[in-house]
This record gives sequence, C-alpha cells and structure tokens, in this order.
Amino acid sequence: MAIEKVDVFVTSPGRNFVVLKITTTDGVTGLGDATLNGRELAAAEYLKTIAPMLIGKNEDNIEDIWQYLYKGAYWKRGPVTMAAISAVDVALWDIKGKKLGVPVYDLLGGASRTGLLTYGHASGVDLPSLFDSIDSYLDKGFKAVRVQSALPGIPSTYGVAGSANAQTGNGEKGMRYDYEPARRTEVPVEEVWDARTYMNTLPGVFEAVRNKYGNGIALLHDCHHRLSPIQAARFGKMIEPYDLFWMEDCTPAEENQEMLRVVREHTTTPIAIGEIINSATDYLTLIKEQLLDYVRSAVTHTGGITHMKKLMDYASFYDIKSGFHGPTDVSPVGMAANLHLGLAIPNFGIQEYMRHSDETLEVFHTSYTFTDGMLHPGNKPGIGVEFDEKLAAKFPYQPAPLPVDRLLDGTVHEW
Ligand code: GCO
Ligand code: MG
Repeated sequence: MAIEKVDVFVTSPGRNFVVLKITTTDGVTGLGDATLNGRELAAAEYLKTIAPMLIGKNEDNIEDIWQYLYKGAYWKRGPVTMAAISAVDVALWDIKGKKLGVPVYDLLGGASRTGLLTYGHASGVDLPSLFDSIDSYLDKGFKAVRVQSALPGIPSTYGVAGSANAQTGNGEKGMRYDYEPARRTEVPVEEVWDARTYMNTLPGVFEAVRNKYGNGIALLHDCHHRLSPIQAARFGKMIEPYDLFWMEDCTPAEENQEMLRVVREHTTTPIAIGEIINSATDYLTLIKEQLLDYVRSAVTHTGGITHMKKLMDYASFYDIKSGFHGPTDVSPVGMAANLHLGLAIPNFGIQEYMRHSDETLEVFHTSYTFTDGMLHPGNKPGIGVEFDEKLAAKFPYQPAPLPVDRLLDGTVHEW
C-alpha cells in the first residue's frame, strides 16, 4: 500500500489541461487537475519535480502528504505550488474513495443537500443578443445566470461571446464565451479597457434584464478585477436596485485586501472574490473582517480538497459561502472535486458551470449530472472522472496565454 507511479499529462482537447495520475502498488489510480491557464507547463514541471518524492509514501495519509508538500517545500503558496499540491491532494482523495467504494463527498461528511445551484455564462454584444443568450440558459434549466455585456466603442471585452476573439461553441444555441482555442499564440493578444464606458453601460444592461425577466432569476456579474476601490464602491451602489446575487472581483483585492473595506462601506451588493487567491492564509483578513460574501477559489487552484475544506469551515463561522470557480480552464477532474466539496459543506452558495467542449468530454469521462439548474457529483467511488490517456496524447499542448489589457492611453491594466 504505497504510491508506485506518478504520471503528468499536458493535453489540449479543445483547450490545455494538466492532469496528474497517481497509481498505487495495488493498482488503484487517482486523478488530479493542475491546470493553470496560460502557465500550464510551469505547473506540469512542478509536478514532475515533486513526483519522485511521492513514490513509496502511504497513499492513505492525505493530510501528512499535504503538509509534506506545503511545509516541506520551504517556498510556500503561489499559484504554481498550490495548483500542483491540489492535483496530488485530489488524486489521493480519488484513490481513497475508490478503495473504500464511496464517492468523495461521503468521506467529507456526506451530502448536505440534494444538488448544487449552478450558474451559466450569458453575454451579448447588444441587448437582443444578450436576451437570446439568457434565454438559452433558461431553456436549459438554469436558475442563475451571469450577465456580461460588450461596451460601446471597445472592440472586445472579458466575458462577451461574439466580441472579436470569442469562439462559437459546441453546437450550443448562441455564441459561447471561452478564450481557448480562439487565442492560440505564444504572445498574448492585447485588449482595451475603459472603466468610464463600463460604469456608464452596465447599470442600464441590468435594468433592461430585470425589466424583461423580473426578479425570479438570480443574476451575477464579473467585474474581473477592473475597478479601483472607489469605482467598485460606486458601481456596487449603482447596481443595488437590480438585486445581483453577487458582483465578482470588483477590485483586485488579492494584493491589498484592505481595499475591500471601501467597497463594503458603500454598498450592500454581495461581494464574491478570490479566483486568483490560492491559499486559505490569503483569505484570513477577508473572512475575519467579513469583506466578502462568497469564496471564489477553485479546489484545483487552492491546495485541493484538504485545504479548501479548512478554508470553507473557517468561512462558515462568518456565514460566508462558497462560489467555487468553474470555468472551462478548471478541467472536468477539478470540476468534480469542486462538486464533491460543494455537496458536503454546510456553507455552499453557488457553483459556476461552463460546460466543457465535446472534445474535452471525449478525453475526460465525467459522471456529474446537471438537472433543473442543479449539478450533482454522482455516486461513483472516488471523484467519478476517468481520463483517456491514449486519446489525450492526440491533442498536444499549444501555447495559449490569457490576453493582456491596456487602458486607452496604453497603460497596462489587470485583464
Ligand atoms: C470566471 C473567470 C474566468 C477567468 C479564467 C482565467 O469567473 O469564470 O473570471 O473566466 O477569466 O478562468 O483563466
Ligand atoms: Mg471571474
């Protein structure tokens, strides 16, 4: 009973993914996800560096292996380290579930609910295309929808299908927003950002959406780190009448977390933050001072199930809920890990869900289900995902860095 083999795969079925497979001496395998969008090879190299250290360790001792990788590295935290540790951690939970014949959520205390409220990504270059997009999500059964809109005079902006670089997708009705494979270049493409245009446009968009659809659906929005604290405070206040479920990453609070106090003092619009925060330690101030309402981290970027469970347990004492990151750059393995944890914790909030492309789903066989706007991880032992290595080998890595943003005067800005 020991770890015998550690394999790292970088594959690109529709987009790039980093997959870890751990095999034990009795032939049980577990999968982990270390995909770090635009920096995939760095995460894969980190895994290759730690792989020999895992051989011979008892796969049952998940916590000890976590501490060994985290404290033992001397260099703590950071996205590459935490994505790699996460992949090992999820693979070990997968193995434990398979060995015991139970789904991972059972190991985490069992199901706290019957399914996970899920939101999809609607967007439009204008109101009619936005309404079409929202309709297509409502038709699929979604009860919560993220709303993103193009900005007049700005050629393409984050989150909007149909703007310059988005792709159409997967036979789904309407356009689909996803940065890969539209952006396969070694050097990032550049986009333009203007906060004034944004703040003048978005409140009217939310008003139009509420007028058309009423108050029955949950609406979410991602500001994608683009506002200053005082702009975010004003924006949150401006959109209060439209009752958003959350505004996400309103300001880049991962560096100066105190900035969120300014936002909090001015608005009751709920705050979701953290998709690029990668350790529980980095949430301590945010949670203790109640500067956020939803934790946006993904299991796959934040040290795995072991670490995220601790983070969410701490958050639960402050009534702060989960809103785990679930874009297509979280692989189906990472997505399944999010779902198992989300089903088990008492303070689940909502789960983001962008369906992966058909190509991706041919390589990763999932057992999670989507019914009536709710996801469920399924009841297979472990995390319930299988990986077709042979097929994966047919999709070699291609560089695909995320875009870089500049202001109208050329200044580099958060994307
Ligand atoms: C989201 C995110 C993503 C990120 C992407 C970067 O809320 O889903 O903001 O769209 O931009 O995951 O890798
Ligand atoms: Mg986001």
